[in-house]
Amino acid sequence: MWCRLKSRISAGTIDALLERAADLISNAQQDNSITFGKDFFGRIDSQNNNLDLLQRLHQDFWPEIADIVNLKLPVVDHTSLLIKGAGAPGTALHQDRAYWVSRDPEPTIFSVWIALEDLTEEKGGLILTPANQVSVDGMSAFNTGSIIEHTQDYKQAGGFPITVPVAAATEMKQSMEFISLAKGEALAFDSFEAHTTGPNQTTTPRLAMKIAYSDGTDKDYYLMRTDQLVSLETDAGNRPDQ
Ligand SMILES: O=C(O)CCC(=O)C(=O)O
Ligand SMILES: [Fe+2]
Repeated sequence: MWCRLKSRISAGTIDALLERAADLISNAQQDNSITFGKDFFGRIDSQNNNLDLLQRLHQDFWPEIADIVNLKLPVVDHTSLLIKGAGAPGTALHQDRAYWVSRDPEPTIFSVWIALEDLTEEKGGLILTPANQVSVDGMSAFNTGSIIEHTQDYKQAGGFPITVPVAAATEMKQSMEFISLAKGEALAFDSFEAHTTGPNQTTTPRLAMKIAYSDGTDKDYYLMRTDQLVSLETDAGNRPDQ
């Protein structure tokens, strides 16, 4: 299941993020795949961890969904920048659950997928099943779906090599549609929601990202607890982009 979030990130936050990610974005320009920026949030050092930005993004969305998803120990499981190079191919159809079976034995991860620019179909925006859309309240039943068969396919990988086999994917895509998102808009989808993206047919990188939340109980590899993120003292006041 998936839903559109009503909250929207301010242009100021997004522009600050794009400025800090400028080198990654410019290196991704010619990349034929997706740049994930796995270290961008929280992983480098205390001066360059961009956690002030993650805090701002999180605070924009979390109040709308916290009580509905009602995780026991809410954590940011991981984050990804999803910068798709100009001309890069689409991402093959998959459920994220296929990647996370050992990471998240009891399925608790869900993703907030954020447009960092206006995402058109030509840009390689997200393609989902309209019939699976719910209201934000409906997300309380998240992660109750079932897994479909996936295979490893490094040929049509586009950075996501575990995919629904081509014949089944072709059939499923008949009832899927491109979902338009404006800069700063986001949607949430659970780990059973099958999704795909088209190629980036434009001359500039596609700018999107995701924050994956989960229940951190009995885990030790997540990025950080949401209560720690909220109470984090960042040096945001000294940043030139504030
Ligand atoms: O960005 C894409 O093309 C696909 C992203 C995706 O599959 C994901 O965020 O789980
Ligand atoms: Fe995915």
